[in-house]
Amino acid sequence: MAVSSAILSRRVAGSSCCRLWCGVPRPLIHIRSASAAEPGARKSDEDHQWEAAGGMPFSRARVGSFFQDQPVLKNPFLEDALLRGYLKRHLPQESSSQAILSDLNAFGKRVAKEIDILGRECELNPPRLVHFDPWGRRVDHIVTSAAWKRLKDLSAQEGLVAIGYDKSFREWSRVYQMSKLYIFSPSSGLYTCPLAMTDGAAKVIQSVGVSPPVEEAFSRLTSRQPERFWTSGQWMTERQGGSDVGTGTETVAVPQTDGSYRLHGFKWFTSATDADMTLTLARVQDRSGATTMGSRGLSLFYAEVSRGEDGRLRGIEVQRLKDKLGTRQMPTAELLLDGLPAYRLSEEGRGVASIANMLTITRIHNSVSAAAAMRRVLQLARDYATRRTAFGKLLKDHPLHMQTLARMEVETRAAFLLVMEVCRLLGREESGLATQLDVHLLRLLTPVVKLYTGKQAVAVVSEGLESFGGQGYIEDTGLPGILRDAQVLSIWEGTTNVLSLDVLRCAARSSGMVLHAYFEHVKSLLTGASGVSSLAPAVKAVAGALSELEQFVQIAASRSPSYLELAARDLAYSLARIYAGALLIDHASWKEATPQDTYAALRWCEQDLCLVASKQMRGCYDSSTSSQDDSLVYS
Ligand code: UCC
Repeated sequence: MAVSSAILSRRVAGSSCCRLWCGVPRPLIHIRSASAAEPGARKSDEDHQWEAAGGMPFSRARVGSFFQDQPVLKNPFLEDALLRGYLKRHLPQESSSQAILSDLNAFGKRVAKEIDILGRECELNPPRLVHFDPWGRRVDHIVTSAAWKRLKDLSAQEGLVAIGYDKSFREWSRVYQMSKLYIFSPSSGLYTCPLAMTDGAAKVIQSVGVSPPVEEAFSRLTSRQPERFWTSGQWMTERQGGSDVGTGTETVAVPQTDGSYRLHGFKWFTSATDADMTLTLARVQDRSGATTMGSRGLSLFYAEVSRGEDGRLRGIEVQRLKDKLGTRQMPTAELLLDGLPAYRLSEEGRGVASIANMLTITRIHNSVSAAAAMRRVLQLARDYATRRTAFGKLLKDHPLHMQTLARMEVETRAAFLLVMEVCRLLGREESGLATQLDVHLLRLLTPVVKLYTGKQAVAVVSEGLESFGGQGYIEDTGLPGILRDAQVLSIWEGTTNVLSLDVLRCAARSSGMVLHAYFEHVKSLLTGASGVSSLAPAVKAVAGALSELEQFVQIAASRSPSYLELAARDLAYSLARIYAGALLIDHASWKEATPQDTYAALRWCEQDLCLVASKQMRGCYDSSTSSQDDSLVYS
């Protein structure tokens, strides 16, 4: 044994045959492990076989002793300098802020040590649907893993919804809640999805009034007690699709003599279908059975998911579970509503406007998850770069590799600051502190941030996987799942294009006030940083882009709707990039900012911040474009 080790050691020390094997000098990847060669150790059968094979590495008896160290998840709160810096800067200097920071630290530790394993278990044991019991009775049981159930209890205990409604943190409740969700999300086994809808339902109930029949539901949705905690669904998507809700909703609500309703319809895409209740849309039938078509015919309903004495779901049949690209951890089902008992929460015909509160919340959750996915892949990639050697040195010592990670870091910082800005505004609105400007900004930024971070997440996570080489493509590393799950972020809760059009609509409906608020706020952020010379190139870039954007808006106001529609996506991206630039600058102008904060702001502002102006100059939205696009696509 000792002899064989010596032979191997010489072979590596000489390194000539290493060169033969690989073309470049290699680290000690083919050496048998030191522990196996300890003097005096008894030879195993494997050792005998190995010697009989002439001590060749990769003989039948030996596969070599090198194993790549895997990336290690550390406390995501402690690992995130920007998150900690942001909270230090913005939270007031008082004891409740200290309590927030220590809770986030303790939770981060729990995520790394306990919760991440549960999330992984949810991926490995996806939900399944049992239609019938062994005796043939229809039961429609969605069987979920123990880990999924545990995550529900844990979500209640940790207050992942409750914190948002806890008045003791005043305007900072939402920043605190979303910071916690940001730490939780990539390890949550997608439990963030039911939490998003639960939060959205609580918000809707709050907006329509916390009174019977939804008083009890509100207290359960916002409970910290696992045995009381409920989750909610959000059943909006029907067979005709989930974007054009006004046209696609076929579900009818039949009035009952006691003032309640029975719902009949087919919900095509219901996420986290093991929920305890749901909010959904339907058309109220009049006495003749007629309904009003379009959005104006939709009302908002509350329904509990319960079972009758026969064990069957009341008024619901689960047709099947969806077979999805990602988010496989959670059940997504097609539901036939066949007389589901329900209560109307909105005025008749005000369904879309009433559920919009839920959409605001779920879109913010979506953005939190997007920023969190980027941060997680980056956290793992940078850890891996300290363990993985290629071409004779660690990945972290390869400048090109570090440039790639640094670019991901800039994207992630921008996404994080955009997300936190929306959370800050939401907190101000809910605590009654919001100015009219804040309210306008929140309305505009919610779709902008959701659509932009959703796209960024897919790009950054994909790049992140590549930074692990082939291992990033191997299922049981857990890495591909991050990409699969990121892909949904730009789809559900409004696709990129639907949200881009929402931006146009809210600008038009507010007579441009949302854009006015935007311009005012970006200018005030830039003014705050005007004295910091190191940031001057970034300030100049954002100020220039902002003025281009103002010119675009002025010109566009007189253009046709089709011109605006073609510009909608680029406009939304420009709004996101300029705003993120201003936030990065603002953060870097803080007196405790680091040189890295400045560097990130400068790097971000090197890109085309106002692409809608650049493309307008190239005629990209002119009337001939649409027909040329058509012929290009179908040629
Ligand atoms: O359900 C889904 C998956 C659930 C999973 C959730 C997980 C989240 C997890 C995240 C973390 C992991 S996916 C399906 C979701 N569906 C959507 O998001 C719908 C997408 N489509 C839209 O957003 C459309 O823009 C519609 C449906 C809102 C368009 O409908 P309408 O009827 O054409 O809407 P209008 O006419 O524009 O607006 C009707 C009213 C207006 O109010 P009034 O009547 O007072 O003027 C609008 O101002 O609704 C108001 N409104 C809004 N208010 C419309 N959109 C908004 C909004 N975003 N914010 C505030």
